[in-house]
Amino acid sequence: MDLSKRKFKDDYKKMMTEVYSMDISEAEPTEQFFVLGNLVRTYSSKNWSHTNQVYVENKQKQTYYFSMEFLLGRMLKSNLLNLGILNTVRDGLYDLGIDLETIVQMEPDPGLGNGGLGRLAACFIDSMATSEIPGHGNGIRFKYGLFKQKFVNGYQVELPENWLQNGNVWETRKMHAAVTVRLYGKVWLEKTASGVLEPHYEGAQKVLAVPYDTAVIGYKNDVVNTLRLWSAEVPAQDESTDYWSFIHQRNQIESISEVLYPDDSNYEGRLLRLKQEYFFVSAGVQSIIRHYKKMRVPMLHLAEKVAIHINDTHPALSVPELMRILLDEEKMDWEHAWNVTVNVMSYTNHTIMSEALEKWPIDMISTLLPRIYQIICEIDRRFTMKMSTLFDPSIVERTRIIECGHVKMAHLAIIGSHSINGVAQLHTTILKEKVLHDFYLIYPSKFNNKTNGITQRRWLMLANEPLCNLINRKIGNDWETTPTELKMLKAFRDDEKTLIELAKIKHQNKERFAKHIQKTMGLVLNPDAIFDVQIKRLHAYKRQLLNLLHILSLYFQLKDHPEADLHPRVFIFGAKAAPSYTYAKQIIKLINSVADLINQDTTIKEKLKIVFVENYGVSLAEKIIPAADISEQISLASKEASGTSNMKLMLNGAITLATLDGANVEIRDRVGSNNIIIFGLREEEVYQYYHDGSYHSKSYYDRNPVLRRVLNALIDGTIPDAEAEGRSVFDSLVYYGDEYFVLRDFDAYSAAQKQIDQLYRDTLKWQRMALINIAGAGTFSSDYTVQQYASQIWDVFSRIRDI
Ligand code: H2P
Repeated sequence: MDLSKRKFKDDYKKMMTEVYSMDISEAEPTEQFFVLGNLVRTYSSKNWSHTNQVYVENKQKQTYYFSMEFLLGRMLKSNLLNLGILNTVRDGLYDLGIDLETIVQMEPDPGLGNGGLGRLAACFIDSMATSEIPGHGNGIRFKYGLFKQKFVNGYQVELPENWLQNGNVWETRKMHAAVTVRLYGKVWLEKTASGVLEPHYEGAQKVLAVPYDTAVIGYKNDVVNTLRLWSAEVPAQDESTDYWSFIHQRNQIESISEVLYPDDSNYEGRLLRLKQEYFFVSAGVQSIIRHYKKMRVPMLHLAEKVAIHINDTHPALSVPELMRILLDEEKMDWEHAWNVTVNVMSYTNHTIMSEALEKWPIDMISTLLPRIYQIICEIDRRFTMKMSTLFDPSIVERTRIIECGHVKMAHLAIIGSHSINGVAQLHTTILKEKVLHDFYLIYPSKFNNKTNGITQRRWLMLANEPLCNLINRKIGNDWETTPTELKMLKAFRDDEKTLIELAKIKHQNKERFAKHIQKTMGLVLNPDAIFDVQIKRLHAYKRQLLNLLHILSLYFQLKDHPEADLHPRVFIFGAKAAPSYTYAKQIIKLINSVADLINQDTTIKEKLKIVFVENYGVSLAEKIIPAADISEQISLASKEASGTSNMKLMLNGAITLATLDGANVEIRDRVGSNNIIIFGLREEEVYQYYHDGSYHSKSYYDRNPVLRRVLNALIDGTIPDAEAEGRSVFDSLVYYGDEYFVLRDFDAYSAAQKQIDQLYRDTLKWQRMALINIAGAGTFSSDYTVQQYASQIWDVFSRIRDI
């Protein structure tokens, strides 16, 4: 948008008076933030309503991205950037005596996600608006989101994150668009006079789903899409409701949109999750149908105008919910309704970990969602009947939806969708050949790959302005909208001046991060050290433990030889563990205890430091990533579906230290083997071990003295105050099979780390590698990813650019 500095300053002052009736000089940073947020909203509001109007007028096909998580991060700067007014606003505020960076920090960072899955959804909605794809998010407005992580004596403690405490400047409550979601009760079918079966409901609990809409602003293109998040409320009561039953009902209902991932280690927690899943799916589908009806196109043509994307299995109930509406409310017959539903739906699988492939007990689902359960049974019945005539009975048994008293959500999503995609080439191959092989035999043409992506706007233009400026000086700024243009940087691979400039920027970013750590944790970091970063959800398969064991081996090396020629290292961790995942929490405690041991040991001459940041999330990632030298992507090959921190880190010039897993394979293909450090078992070797059962972790402990010493340190009291955790981890690795082959890959990993130690000493060589990584990162822009979804899955118009 066009905005002069003078106009902005006038608008800002006016808004300050309107909102707070005071002068700018009296305002606190929180108020300054709130006023700026309001102003940004007014700047985007015209385009928002215009975009919606155009969509309806043109009867344009719309995509709805259904996701339990949207890990948005702070939105102020991102909105300013996308409106094209970031610098004007920064300068204008400066004139008014306000520092933009200070007020940016006043915005809460909404924790409406857990890790890569939720952040991917956030990148996608940003990229859809930027790519002019009519695509919107649909999820839950969690009052608390994911927990806030604190370390108490090294242990993870979960606290509520009250991100809405001071209101949310970006959202608009749309009471007129509220819908009713029905839970529990009884349903029976009765024949009408015309012979159609009609459902009758009795005693259902009604939940009012109220949408809160947030503008999703495209990058300098006047497009504004919508993120719709639903809140659960009590519907208007009739006069007869007594006070106490109202309070009870209110608590029950409001808990639906309270926390992301309630503890699922007990029945109540699991039931609440199922309620949440149906709640946002039902509200979303109902509101889509309501909107569709405005276009006055017959229901049979729904798939020509609407695409619904099932992000992971959580929204899989959208299949039976759409069926319910088409059958019960629109009076369509089964065949037509099914045809429409399958053409509307598409599904992304994000993991092969079996714990994430959700299953719901039949009694739970049939009690909570009686009509939906009937429909699922009928889908299952028709599927098994049809497939029995075509395939081996064992295949049908393994693929059906209802099995052993459970409803399998992934099966429901696959059977009910026209497209199933994995999130990196290797992952999709594993789905086709192994994990979902039976389905692949049944529906080969439904399977496809869409490698994940990240938005270069948040992860480079906003997070790393100095690097962004350098790139613009070297190659211009076409890459901002055509990210593959970053490849032009390769022309500077032998230009010493550019490489030195790159090194300087990295150093400055490291200094900035070190300052932040000193302020928040009181730890002093040496910016000349190698900053070695592993930031992701804590999970055994991601192998934070491998990293930790190696750190211990370096520590012992230095204890034995304090003068050992090791380049100083700072190991940076950021990770949350699911509250009921005991093993992951033990690993957190162990890392913290090792950090205490190493950080306080003066005999190793500051050569090693460990930083485990508390409450890792988007805002911290934005600080850590630009300062990273090494990107740790060390999952057991075959287990990480894609990874996206690998893409963010390469874009910021970190060198990837990786197994050939997920998108690491494609990163290697992009930058070449000389510009990435690969180690460890390959996927086919892992499967070979599974096949022949020949992995015996204890033999690595017995044979390898370095490893033995490190492992013994877990149980011999070397690590302070972590006996129980050390014992549990030791036993899991040495005696209980080492599920993720940590000991098997230890030597290879240590050798790769040694190689890094050497490589880093040659600054020019290192920076050349960094440059080639930045130059190759454009392909991994989520702009391209969503354009592929749009053309190949959703069949919606998009401005496709060539890769
Ligand atoms: C998951 C996968 C990642 C993938 C991401 C997005 C579930 O994220 O494990 O490999 O990149 O989805 O597709 P995460 O582990 O970060 O929660």
